[in-house]
Amino acid sequence: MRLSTVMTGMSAALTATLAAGMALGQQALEIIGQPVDGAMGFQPAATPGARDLQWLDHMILYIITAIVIFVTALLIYVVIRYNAKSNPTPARFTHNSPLEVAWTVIPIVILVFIGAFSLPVLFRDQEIPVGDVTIKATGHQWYWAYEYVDEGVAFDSYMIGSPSLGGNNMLTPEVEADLVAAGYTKEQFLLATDTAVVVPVGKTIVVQVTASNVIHSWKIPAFGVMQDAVPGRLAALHFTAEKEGIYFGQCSELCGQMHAYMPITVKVVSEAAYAQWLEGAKNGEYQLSMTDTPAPVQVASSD
Ligand SMILES: [Cu+2]
Repeated sequence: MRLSTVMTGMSAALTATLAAGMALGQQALEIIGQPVDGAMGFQPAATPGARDLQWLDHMILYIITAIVIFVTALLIYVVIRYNAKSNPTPARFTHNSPLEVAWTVIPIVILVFIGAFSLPVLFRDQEIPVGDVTIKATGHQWYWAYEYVDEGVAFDSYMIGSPSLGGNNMLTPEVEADLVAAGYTKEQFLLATDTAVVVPVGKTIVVQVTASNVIHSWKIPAFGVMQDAVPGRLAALHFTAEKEGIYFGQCSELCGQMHAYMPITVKVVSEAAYAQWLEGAKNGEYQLSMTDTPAPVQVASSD
């Protein structure tokens, strides 16, 4: 890597990330949570919550597939067996009590069965535990700002290639160089941010989610979490990442012109690496806090 070339193409924010990356001991974190070309289905589940959600999705998919096949077969049978030609004298009865009881009770049983599995997952998702690490995520137009509320650490997180870092939301050679300098490739363009959220593996992370201007949404597919960020409200989500690595998400509530350009990067690291990173951040080693000029509050249509 020709550092001089890279350095000139980098903003101060990216320098901060690089420094933060170095604090993580330059360990190569595997990129796990990202979309993959040609893939179908979910990203690999990296939390118990995501695993439960995916299991539930598959289980319900079996049930609804069986129902669709059953109803389709029934329709085809009726069309063939009871059309005017093959059944010239139709039956004239209007009620059939056993049948009516059956088509009421069977759906109830199916719904209760689904509810018995889905409600515990929903409740666990909605009951916010006391976190080992609490992070406040604030959606702005168009970037996320983070505060480690118990640690006095705060920073903004911009997409690499965003106008705030001197880009124009396009994958230029300079942006590619910035991505490489931050440890990514051009495949992570639109996903990688200059400053990642760093969390320890295996710990309960609580993210308080809010917004400064319009509604955004904080989402990490591999963690199975998504929470609308509503101005004036403080919502929360929680996750426990089981595997070290880099995970990506994006703002998932249409929030204006640059909605597509405010991704989320989470690095799950060992406890020791997290402690080291936090120590450096507290000591101001990385220039993490860049909240010097808050974005002006504006409505989504003003641009
Ligand atoms: Cu947004």
